[in-house]
Amino acid sequence: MVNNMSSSVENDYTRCYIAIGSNLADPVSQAKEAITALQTLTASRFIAVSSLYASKPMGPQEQPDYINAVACVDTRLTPIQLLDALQHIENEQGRVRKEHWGARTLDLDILLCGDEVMSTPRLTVPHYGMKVREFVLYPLAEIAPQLQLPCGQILSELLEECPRNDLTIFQNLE
Ligand code: PH2
Ligand code: MG
Ligand code: MG
Repeated sequence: MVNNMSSSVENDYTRCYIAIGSNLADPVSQAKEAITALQTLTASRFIAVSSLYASKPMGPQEQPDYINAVACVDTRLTPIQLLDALQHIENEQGRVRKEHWGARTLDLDILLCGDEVMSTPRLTVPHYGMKVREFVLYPLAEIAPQLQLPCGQILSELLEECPRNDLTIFQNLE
């Protein structure tokens, strides 16, 4: 089968996009530490990371602003194996699961795994909220401007519908 653009990659590697978010315990350092961990992810090749963005909290407002970014890896891990690896990184960086949409040291969310569409109690891919979150779509567009979602929607069209709100580029990592 011929896959659309770069969503799937040669010899068993799948192109995955991962959202990074932090708003506790020095979020910039948390994000950078997470990026370092993703660069050495098992059975994977690190492809790219966006700039770090500063964003206002979605959800409860009485929490600090976030640092957000999106990374791309090609991986031989299955989506659930990737989730396990990301939760391990979250835990290593002191993640404690408390309030829904509340403050956190590190959140690593799988956005896309190639053209995979799955919904299980542990994992839904594509990420259920990604199409409407400015702190996901703008960093994603920085590293994959031509991206098309498994449902056929193209990222550039989603961006047109997505106000930037208070999203700003905090730091370019190049
Ligand atoms: N993540 C949440 C809840 N709210 N707000 C911003 N700005 N960035 C996030 O990453 C974020 C959020 C739950 O995962
Ligand atoms: Mg999240
Ligand atoms: Mg999460």
